[in-house]
Amino acid sequence: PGLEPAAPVRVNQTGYLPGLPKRASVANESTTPVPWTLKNAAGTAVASGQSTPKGLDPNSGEHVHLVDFSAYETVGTGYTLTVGADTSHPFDISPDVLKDLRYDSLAFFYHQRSGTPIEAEYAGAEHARPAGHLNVAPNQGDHDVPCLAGVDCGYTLDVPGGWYDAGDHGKYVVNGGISAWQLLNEYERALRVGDASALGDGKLAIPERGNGVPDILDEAKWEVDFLLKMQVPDGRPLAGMAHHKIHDAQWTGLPMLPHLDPQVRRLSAPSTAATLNLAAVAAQAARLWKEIDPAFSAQALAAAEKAYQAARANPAKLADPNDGTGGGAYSDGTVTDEFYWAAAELFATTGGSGYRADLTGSPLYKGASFNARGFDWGSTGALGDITLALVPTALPAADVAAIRQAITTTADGHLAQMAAQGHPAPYRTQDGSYEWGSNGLIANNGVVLALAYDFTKQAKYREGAFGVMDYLLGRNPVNYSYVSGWGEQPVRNVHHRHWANQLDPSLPIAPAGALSGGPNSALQDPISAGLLKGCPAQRCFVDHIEAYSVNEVTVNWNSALAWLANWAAEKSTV
Ligand code: 9MR
Repeated sequence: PGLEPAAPVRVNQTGYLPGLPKRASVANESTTPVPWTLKNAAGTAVASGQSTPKGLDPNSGEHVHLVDFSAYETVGTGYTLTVGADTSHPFDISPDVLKDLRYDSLAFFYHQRSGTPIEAEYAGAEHARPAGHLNVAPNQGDHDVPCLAGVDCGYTLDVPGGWYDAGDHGKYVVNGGISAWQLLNEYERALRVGDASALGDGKLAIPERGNGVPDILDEAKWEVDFLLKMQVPDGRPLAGMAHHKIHDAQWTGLPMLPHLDPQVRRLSAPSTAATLNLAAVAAQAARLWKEIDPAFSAQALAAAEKAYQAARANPAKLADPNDGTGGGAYSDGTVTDEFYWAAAELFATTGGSGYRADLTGSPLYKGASFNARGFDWGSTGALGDITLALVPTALPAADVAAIRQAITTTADGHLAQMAAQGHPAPYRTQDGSYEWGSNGLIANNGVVLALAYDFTKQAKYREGAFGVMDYLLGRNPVNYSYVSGWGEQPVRNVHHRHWANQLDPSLPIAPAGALSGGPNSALQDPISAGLLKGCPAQRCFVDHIEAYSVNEVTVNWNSALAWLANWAAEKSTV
């Protein structure tokens, strides 16, 4: 694998839905239209036409043609698209093609749980494994964890549980927090403007199923409980702040199952960003568990308010950008957005006037966070706006309308970009490069398109959001489905210490539903740097387990996929 061109006819390998656009991208040097034929599983031509040449596409470095077979609506499996001499992977046409992706993408979080055995009953025999990081040898565990040398906090903390971030065994507050937030927001959006019935109890294969609480809340609580443990205890310096992260003192190699990790675990210093992240998520949790579990709701709200006050008292404790040994740095030099998000969540939950003043006085108020790049762990203002656009508060109706308008205006920009692209994917950086986790940003921009549809019911936004699924599931220049287990040619070798089949055949590949980080122009690992030098942005990808800067998985990308997949399942018919 390297930079040689992928097979030229690129489709959503899972399939297309009746009543929605059905489009493929084709690499073909011809400057004039090329004939195409859609064949059914028996090989019979059922539709045909001419492609539209779109010229040289900078994202792929190829001459790309568009094929549009939207008019063909017959439900079936095993369709193929032939363009000139080339044929696509087979795909379906059905309103059900994306139905189960919402559950597979949520299952990812159970697999990532720390501090508990992953049981065959829920995860399947090949993905089952013992509990990790419970101070059982060779683990040094997540109980009694001291601070990093130099931080010297003077105490140890018990911080078991939560989700492992990614292919590594770190647990980081800033991106773990946004991931929990996004699962909770997936549920809250369904409650407010969608259909929460598919997200009830008994829908996921997790130990808590059947407890009367929606499984998505149970899964998110696994992380929220961990986040609360990361808060500095009363009576200590910086009480109420949250430690930025906990991870191994040194990087481990691959493969490495969590229970076999022999590294010492260390807490990093408390940071303002982590503290506000905790404040935001705990405030949101307080709202969602208010009736389900009043005691937990009260505990979460108290932690959120304490965190917010601590962050106000310590507004510039930035995480050390050089603290990247044994775990990711996740440093963030700007916390205006985290302050805004936390104030928004606390205001939505409490209606408090102080939170309202902080929120409305922020330069980010009313949607200024939305942009062409999108949002992620370092850029969280949009999360506050999404909450304010969904949850009724005492804010003036005109202000809420302005937030919703910022979402639809941003969505319009995404649609305009997609219309001009060879392989449409909403995401623009200033220099046209793709960055680490581009698929996560693209999925979150799909969330923006989906919300624009929720707020306006204009068909173009629904079509755009499904177009994001097309890109992630195979209509891209590398011809991969970036979601494991989904499509004819899905990623198999994502960077993960357990799903390391490429290195040890006795280990599994990723379970279905894990989203690879995707193309990254900066090629920040030796494998991709060696194989992909000079790649056009959307081709900076290789399905290699050691290519961590292009092919890792992480909770915050999967939360974006899960949100969008749930929305797509709900909007598969309208
Ligand atoms: O997702 C993170 C991305 O935004 C950063 O550019 C990158 C480099 O700092 O780190 C990514 O996060 C990784 C983290 O540092 C360690 N665990 C795996 C994460 C996903 O690759």
